[in-house]
Formats: sequence, C-alpha cells, structure tokens
Amino acid sequence: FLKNGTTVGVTCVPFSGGQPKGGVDDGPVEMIRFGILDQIQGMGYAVELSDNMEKYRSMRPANDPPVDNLKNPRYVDIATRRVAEQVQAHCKEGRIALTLGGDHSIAMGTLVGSSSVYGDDLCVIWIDAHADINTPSTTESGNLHGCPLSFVLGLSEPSEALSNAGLFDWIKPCVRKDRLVYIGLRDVDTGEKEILRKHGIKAFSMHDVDKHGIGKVVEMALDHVNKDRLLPVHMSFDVDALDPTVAPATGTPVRGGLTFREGHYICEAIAESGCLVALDLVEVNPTLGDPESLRQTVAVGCSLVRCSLGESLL
Ligand code: HAR
Ligand code: MN
Ligand code: MN
Ligand code: MN
Repeated sequence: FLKNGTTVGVTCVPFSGGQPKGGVDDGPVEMIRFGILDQIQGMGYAVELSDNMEKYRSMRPANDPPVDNLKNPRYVDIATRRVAEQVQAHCKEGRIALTLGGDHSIAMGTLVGSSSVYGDDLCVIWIDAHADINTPSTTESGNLHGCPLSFVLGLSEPSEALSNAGLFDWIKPCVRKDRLVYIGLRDVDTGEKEILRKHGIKAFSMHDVDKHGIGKVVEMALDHVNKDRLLPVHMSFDVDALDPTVAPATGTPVRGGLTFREGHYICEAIAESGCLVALDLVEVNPTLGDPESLRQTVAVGCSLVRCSLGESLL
C-alpha cells in the first residue's frame, strides 16, 4: 500500500439540495476544520483540493419547482454535474478521489466521474442504512438523496417531464448491477426491495452483519464484486450506516447500525485490498444535535476517511 507518491484529490461539496434539512452542506467545512486535510498529508499523501467549494451554494436556482415529485431537481442536476467533472479530473490524474458531502445525491456525480475513467471495471461498495435506489417513479419522499443509484445504473427511462426539462440527461448508465454491493442496510422502501430483487443486486443488511460478523461480510462483498481484488473500487460511505449512538449528527438516523469498530473494519479492509480509487463520505450534518454529537460525528467521519486510506494498517 503505497502512500508516498500517491495523491488524494479532494472535492468538497457543501450541498443539501437532495433532502430537506439544512446543515449537511456544512459537513465538508467542519471536517476540514477538524483537520482532515492535514491528517491525510500527515499520512504521507499529497493532497490536491478542487477549487472554489463555495461555488456550490451559488448554484441554487431562484426557481426550482418539483418535476415528477422530485425536489430541487435543477439544483441537484447542476451541482452533481460539477461534482462529476471534479471527480473525473482527479481520477484522470490517477489520484484517489475523496469527496466530502453534502447529502448522498452527490454520488450521482462522483460515480459518473469515477466510471468515466474506470469504465465497466468500477466496483461500487455502498455503506448505508438506506438503499438510495429509488427511481423518480418509486420515490415517496421526492428527495434525490434516496435515488442516486437508480440513475447511474440506468434503472428507469427518463420520464417525459424530466426529458422536457433537460434534467439528468447527462447521466448515462455507467455502473454495472453486478458490480454494486451494499453493507449496512436496515431501512429499505418497499419499491426499493422490489428493485433489488428484480435486478439481483447484492446486499448485506445488518441482519447479515449480525449473522456472519463484519469480517466475513466484507469478504463476501468483495468476493461478489471483485473476486481477484484486481478491479478499482469506489466506496460510498453514508455516516448513517453507523449506529446513531456512534454518528448522531445525521439527517435520517436509523437504530441498529454498525458499531464504531464495524464501520472502521470495513474501511480498513478496503484499504488493505489496495483497490480503492474513490471514496465518498456523506450525510454529516453538523447542525443536528448538541455540540458533543457534532464533534463525535465529524471525528468519526474523519477517522473513517483515514482508515480507508490505510491509517491503521501496520
Ligand atoms: N428511502 C428514503 C427516501 O427515498 C430515505 C432516503 C435515505 N436517506 C439517506 N440516504 N440518508 O441514504 O426518501
Ligand atoms: Mn445514503
Ligand atoms: Mn442513509
Ligand atoms: Mn441537461
């Protein structure tokens, strides 16, 4: 695992348009304030920071009514398109693309960006309490952070309304269904369960973590997408995968999540595989809860990032 000579390309996305709660847009700045960039440098990596993160805030259109029940569709479209460009630029240069969110809708952009460079080989490991695979027709909330995977997998034809508005037409199917795997699920919508079943998408729920233990689950997950450990891996880590006692400051906490060690074990095992090319750390919302919950959640987010980059490997 070679750190010296490797660059981490960091994209900060202060964005909350994929869900209704403000504050998740302060996730990146809080992680930077906590020292994440210095910590990564201290591990022996070079750090390249995408420019002008404040630009994301100014992208919000003055008028952005729902299309097909999807909320803030123009804002999500334009912001995620920029994320895709920034992540693509990092991957093209051979950097590990680290994206700090922001809500999980930004993964539309990170996955378009990484897959544009790694193509069909790209494996996606999605760590989350939620499946985030609703289509514009199955989503009940209309929040786009519950939908990013359906877009990049190409699970639904764009509706007439979305096509007419010219929204998300830049997202072509770019991730293979058999190269996606989940760990941590425990709050999956009925429509999403049908989608997972219909397309044979592999998911390890909290039930599987209890049954097999996290070591076995990560091994099975990697075996499913990346048998020989030779393909590039994009890990998208939603902090709400962790139990709310471990990561309380997040918008949609669900009881019964990953312990501190289980979350870190996943990151360590991915680092150990040597396959990581892109990492998203999303849904840290520093405005939810008391100062101690905030500190704890930001700290755990930073520590998951460091472990994914190999901090605890001896
Ligand atoms: N499935 C629900 C929806 O589509 C909940 C969305 C999930 N929230 C997240 N993403 N934090 O993982 O609205
Ligand atoms: Mn998510
Ligand atoms: Mn989630
Ligand atoms: Mn367009």
